[in-house]
Formats: sequence, C-alpha cells, structure tokens
Amino acid sequence: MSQPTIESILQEDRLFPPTAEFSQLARIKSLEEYQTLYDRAKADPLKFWSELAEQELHWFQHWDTVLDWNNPPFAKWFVNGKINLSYNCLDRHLETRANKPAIVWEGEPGDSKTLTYAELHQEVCKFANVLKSLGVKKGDGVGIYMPMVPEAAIAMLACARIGAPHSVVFGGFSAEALRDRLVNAEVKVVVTADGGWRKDAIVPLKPQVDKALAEGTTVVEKVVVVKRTGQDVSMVSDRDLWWHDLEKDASTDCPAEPMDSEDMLFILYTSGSTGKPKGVVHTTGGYNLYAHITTQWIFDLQENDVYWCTADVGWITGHSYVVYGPLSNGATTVMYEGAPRASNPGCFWDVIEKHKVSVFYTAPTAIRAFIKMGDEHPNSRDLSSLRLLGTVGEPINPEAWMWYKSVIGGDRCPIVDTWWQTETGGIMITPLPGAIATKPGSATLPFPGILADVVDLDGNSVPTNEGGYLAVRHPWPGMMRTVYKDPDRFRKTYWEHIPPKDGNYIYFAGDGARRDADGYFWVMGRVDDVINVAGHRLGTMEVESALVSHPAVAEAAVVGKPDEIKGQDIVAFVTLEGTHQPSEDLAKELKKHVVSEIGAIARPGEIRFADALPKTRSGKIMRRLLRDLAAGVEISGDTSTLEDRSVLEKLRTEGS
Ligand code: 7RM
Repeated sequence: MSQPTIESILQEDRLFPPTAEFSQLARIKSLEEYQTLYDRAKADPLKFWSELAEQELHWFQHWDTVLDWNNPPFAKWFVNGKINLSYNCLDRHLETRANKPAIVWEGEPGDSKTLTYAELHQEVCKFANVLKSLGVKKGDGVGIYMPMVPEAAIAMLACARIGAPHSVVFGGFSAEALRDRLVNAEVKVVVTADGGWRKDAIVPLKPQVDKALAEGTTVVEKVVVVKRTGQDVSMVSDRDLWWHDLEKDASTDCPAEPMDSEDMLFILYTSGSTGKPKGVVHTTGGYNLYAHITTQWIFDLQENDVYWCTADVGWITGHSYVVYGPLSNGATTVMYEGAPRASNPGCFWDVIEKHKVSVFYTAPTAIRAFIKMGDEHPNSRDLSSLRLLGTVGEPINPEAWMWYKSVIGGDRCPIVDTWWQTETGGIMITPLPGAIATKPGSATLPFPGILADVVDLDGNSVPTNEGGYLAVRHPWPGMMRTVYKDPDRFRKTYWEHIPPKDGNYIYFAGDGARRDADGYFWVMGRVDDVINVAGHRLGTMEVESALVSHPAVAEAAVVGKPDEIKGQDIVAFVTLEGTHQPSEDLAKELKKHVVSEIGAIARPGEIRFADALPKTRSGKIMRRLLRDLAAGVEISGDTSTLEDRSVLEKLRTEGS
C-alpha cells in the first residue's frame, strides 16, 4: 500500500505539566485517573456511556438499548429513552441553584443583565408558550437569527423544551444565506431582533429577514422580533410580532415535553469548502450527554466558576459551550454581544475583570489579533480571577499558545486546546487540565470514549510521528446523525473516504494529523489545504507556525501554487505585528527563518505581505481563496462565508 499521507516536519519539545495546586482540586486529578477512564471506556464503551447517562442526566424514561449501530453510519443512542434538554438545563437545577446566575450578559454599549436559573426557567417557559401560541408543534422547524443577547439562548431552550428543532443562523450571514437555510430546514417561525451591536455599529437583522422572505420561497408564517437596538424596522402585519408584546400574557407554566432520545434537537449548517452548506443534524439524548460531560471534565467546572466562551450562538461552539453544556451542568455562563474593536481593544479583558471570569474559552484567530493589538491592553486589567484557558477553531501556533499562557494566563492557568467539529457535537481531542501535561500546539489526547486515530486511506494506523488522516473508530453519543435531507452526502463525506473494513466504519474528519511518541495528536490543518512540494505532502499548520514564530509576524497562511518542477511551490501570505514594515529584506529573512525552523523543503518561494487574511465569519483562514490568488486565476467556489470582502479585493490589487 502506498497512498500518500502527509509529512510532518515541525519539532516542538516544550512540555507543561499541570501544577499540583490545580490537579488537587480538579475533577480528573492525574494522568493515571485519565488513563483508567480511557481504558475502561475503550474496553466497554456502551457501559461507560450508559453509566454516565444515568448518573449525569435526568431521563423521563430509561432507554432499552444504549447504541443501535446496525445500520451504519446511522447511529441511534439511548434508544427509546425519553429526555428533555431544557429540563436538564433548567428544571433540575431549581431546587439547589434557583438564585445562582445562569446567564451573565454584557451588551456591547455597556448594558448588562443577569438571569438566575429561576428567572431563565421562567423566561424559557414563557417563550415556549409563545411559540406554541404561534402554532409551533413538536417537530416544527424554528429559525433563530439573532445577536448575542439572552433571548437567543432563551429561544433555543424554548425550542428544546417543546421539541421544535432549531436552526440558528449566524447574525452576520446575508439575506441569501439565511433564505437558503430557512428553506432547507422548512422553518415555520423565525426569531430575530431589530439589530445587534457589533464594533460600535448596529448590525440590522430584521431587514435581512424581510429580504430573505420577500421571494416567498420559504414556508415561514411568523416572525418574532426582539427589540434590541431600537432603530426603526418595518413590521408586516399578520406576520411580524414583537417579542415583548407576545411575552406579556404568556404563562410561565410549560412542562418540558418528554422527547425521544433520537428526536432531532437542531440543524446547524456548516459550509464545506465547496458546494452548498450541509445541514448537520444533532439529536437529543446523546448530544445532551456529550455536551454535558465534555464541558464538566474539560473545563473542570466547579460550583463557583464564572465560565466564558466567546463564541457566537450561530456556531456549534455557541450551542455546545455557551448554552447547552454549561447550563446542563448548572454553571454560570457569560454571554458577550460585542467584539474587540478599535475603540476598545481591551473589551474582553474588561469583561473578565468585571465578572471575575475564571474559565475563558476563545479562538486562535482572536488570540493572534490580541497579540497584534499589544500587551498593554491585557496588562492594564486584573485577570487574576482566571484559572483555566481554552482554545478552539484552528490549530494554534505554538508562539500564540505561549503568549496566551503567559500574558493572559499569568503562567498560572493550564490551556486546553480542544479539537472538534460541528459534526462531532462536542470536544473530541483535548487535555483534561488537571491530568494531562500540555505541549504548545497539540490538542494532546482523546477524550475518554473517543477512539481517535491517525490512519491512511485503507484505515490502517500510521506509524508514530507520521502524518495521516484524523479518524474516529467507534461511534460516540454526540456524533451528527445525518445531513438533513441528504443521507447520501453524509455517507460520502464522512464514511467513504476510508472504506469500512469487515463492517467497521471509520469516521473521516477531513483533517491531517500526526501522533507523537507520547500518543499526543498534532492537527496539521484541513486535508484539502495540503501542499505538495516535490512529492512531499506538507500540512499548512507547521509552515505557518514557523512563520509566526518570527517576531515580526502576526499571522500567516500558506498555500501551494502550481510549479513546473516541484509540482507546487509554497506561497506565504503574512500579516505583520505592530510597527514592522514589509520589505524585500524581511521577505528574505522570513524564508531563511522557515528553513532554519523546519528545513529547506518548506522554504516559501514567495512571501506576500498583507494587511489582513481572508477568513470565514467564525475566524478560520480561507486558504482556498488564497490558492486561487497565488495561482493568478479567477477566484472560484463559494465566497458567501467570507467575513470581509474588501480583504480579498485588497489582496488582489496588492498582488498585481
Ligand atoms: C469547533 C469547530 C471544525 C474544523 C476542524 C479543524 C478545525 C477546530 C481545532 C481545529 C486544530 C483545534 N467546529 N479545528 N478546532 N484544528 N486544532 N483545536 O471549530 O465545524 O467550525 O470546524 O476546525 O480543521 O475540522 S467547525
């Protein structure tokens, strides 16, 4: 067998064991404890998951079968169990946590609000009754197109309470993107707001909804509008209703509907690199358990923690780790409406200081932006409440990791670098912070019960330190169940690149990775982004990290450009830190730096300086667009998920 996998060339030897103080109080206290859990789960996954489901969640009715995997890749977990996610997030906490803050919300203009568990429960019950009064029944689709306000979480929980699958669409998406998603998910009621605050300006939402509905291609009957910003919006009579009017007479009595464990909980659209977005389907019981237990162990939740995940509810991270995971655990979760902006580059640190945030979870793209803004912002705030940091969304470059650890974490907080996907429902590869020593740039080890591996296209494990495809060998409760209305696409995208062998199905994640001698996973980027230089297949992460380790570089994205001799040549797009200026000399120096860090094979043929890199709205670098730019061809494929079009225009003119 001789399929090409991916070569790994970066060496990173730093190791940071958890401190004794942290481990002593942690939920999982040692590597031995982790290993015992992992081994037990591996030996008998069904026993492991069913014991947790019994201990950790409330069920109206016990399941008959833990896992039905008779029709792979379509899994069923906790078959015939009855459960309600909203009940697990709210009702069951009322006895012991009624007055504990559930949601602590900060608006961008400086307004704020706290909802206790008792208050959140009431609000959710009221809105669930509102949805019912609008004709929403169990199984009906509800669209949520909202800014980061408490009503977004309330609407999600209300849907879960009555069994109406929600489809949250990120508030930054256009009317067209919104319409496609509303049509695909057969949404009957849309919940939105007049607008939201972002970077000192109002992002209008209601006008986008109007536009999305104008053609009449959706089946939307009612639109509920939260008054957030107060600007004028037009209301269509018989269709559009104000949230505050509907709430006035709504009853606070709304028992949670016992849902079948496999009833659909939500659809969340994820844009592939090409083609139309996929509606990722998650169901109730398995998702609840997986979001719950990963939140508890990975963020080491303690009763008094103030936990803040900066993700928007429009992304899976917002679903699992802003709303459902923390609330299912009875934790206090912070929601922030705004974004770091020129007028307040320290706004995140203000939120941490003000609310004494103890666990903070954000993305590498944000961390790299903070580095660029300068240390004076975090340094001038009191961040001593922090005890644990997390990152998600992209591979984190070791240099950014080190900065996060020292400048934000005061060299005191462990970092959990968490690898997972919309499709996996929750975190899959991650340190457990009291148990697993960290290495900058590595997501470390699989969560107990997750049989992750690095394999070739035949499904064989590749040897230590060789690159290959990140894969999962056994189903897990949080896994996606299908692509909405397109089971074939589900099968083809995730289960056929590596064909099943002897009936054993392997989940293909689409990322390249390697495992080191300690079994640690190093994610090397998307397989689609691999560069082939003279027969060497290189992941993007390692070359980019070498560039970012140079003091002048803030952020880097590398792509391959067709080359007659080598097949592909490396083109590096680079943004600079603070005062550094682009120059021929700096370009030469950066090429040399990459060679000395990882070797001549990774030497970029070309360095292109840029003010900014093209990113998705969730902050991931879109290398596919840079690839077209580098090759000098028309940009092809979907650009609707691009955060800022002008970035692309600028790169285009700079290149010519
Ligand atoms: C949670 C989320 C999934 C893709 C995934 C990877 C990349 C996410 C990490 C990471 C390296 C990480 N869901 N990714 N986390 N790569 N290290 N810790 O981001 O569906 O939007 O994206 O993101 O490529 O496949 S997602």
